[in-house]
Amino acid sequence: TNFYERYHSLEDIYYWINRTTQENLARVKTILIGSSSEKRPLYVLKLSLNDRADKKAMWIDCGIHAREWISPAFCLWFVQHSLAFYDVNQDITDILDNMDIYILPVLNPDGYSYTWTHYTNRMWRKNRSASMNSDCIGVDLNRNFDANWCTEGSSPNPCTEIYCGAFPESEPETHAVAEFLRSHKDTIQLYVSIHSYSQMLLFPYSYTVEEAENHNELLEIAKEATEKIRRYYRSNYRYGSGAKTIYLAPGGSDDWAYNLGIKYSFTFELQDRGHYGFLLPPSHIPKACNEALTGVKTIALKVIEKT
Ligand code: 0X9
Ligand code: ZN
Repeated sequence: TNFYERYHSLEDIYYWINRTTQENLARVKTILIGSSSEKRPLYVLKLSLNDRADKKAMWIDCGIHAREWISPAFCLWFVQHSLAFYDVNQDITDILDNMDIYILPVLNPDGYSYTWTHYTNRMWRKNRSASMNSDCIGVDLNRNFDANWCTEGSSPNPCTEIYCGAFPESEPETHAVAEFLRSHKDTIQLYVSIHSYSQMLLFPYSYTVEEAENHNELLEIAKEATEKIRRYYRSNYRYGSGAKTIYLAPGGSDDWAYNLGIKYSFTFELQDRGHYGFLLPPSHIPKACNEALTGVKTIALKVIEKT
């Protein structure tokens, strides 16, 4: 099987980042945006395939949650597709002609690496940082952003899976992402975060049941993206605001990016719907990634059309 149809260790992913950059010097740049609590580097790939002056940008992150292995696999898949099919596939060409793409393949490298060390650690979700007043390890990075931080749907207890951390952006991983987005908010129009599982396409808000200001527009875009996935791949994705579609969950990256001013902000939950759950077999990678790719492309084209 080819490289993109397998899961990869963090070391392999770092090697892939380096090789992809070296082999595409004119089109791919690696940006070091910070490091994890265990001091692993956080690399963002910038895809810029066309040097038009007025280009906007989109952001995609993968691997916030350690055990969701299909998520980093998607980021690699997306980069490969962009580089291989620019000037071949109409949709990816239109997107890259209008936008630069920032991709963070593994937002939580410490957690991801930990899930690769022993089968007993495979279900780890959080990062690996120590707490001041507890022996329990790890912060849920998708509860650590400054968006109604640590209210209902997250926990101040370090021993839970949804621990919000000591304060907003207490974790170097979330702080690095937030700093990068803050400094690029004038160009980034679209924020996408990739998780698994349960096949959903979510948008703000997740921290409140109130509707976002452009709720109807987000709903329309999500409807179109999930319809396309259904038509092409016969997979059903539910869609809607996070709080109404899954649960209240404050401190998430999507809500935070939205409030920063990135009015198109989405979280994908990839395959499956619970049969394998986080342990999605590698043979399912192509379909899972192609579905998400169709969804992301549909969203990006809509955003280009609107802005
Ligand atoms: O709970 C989460 O962080 C995400 N689901 S997961 O099963 N992958 O953990 C959903 C995130 C939705 N967005 C926000 N809660 N902001
Ligand atoms: Zn997740």
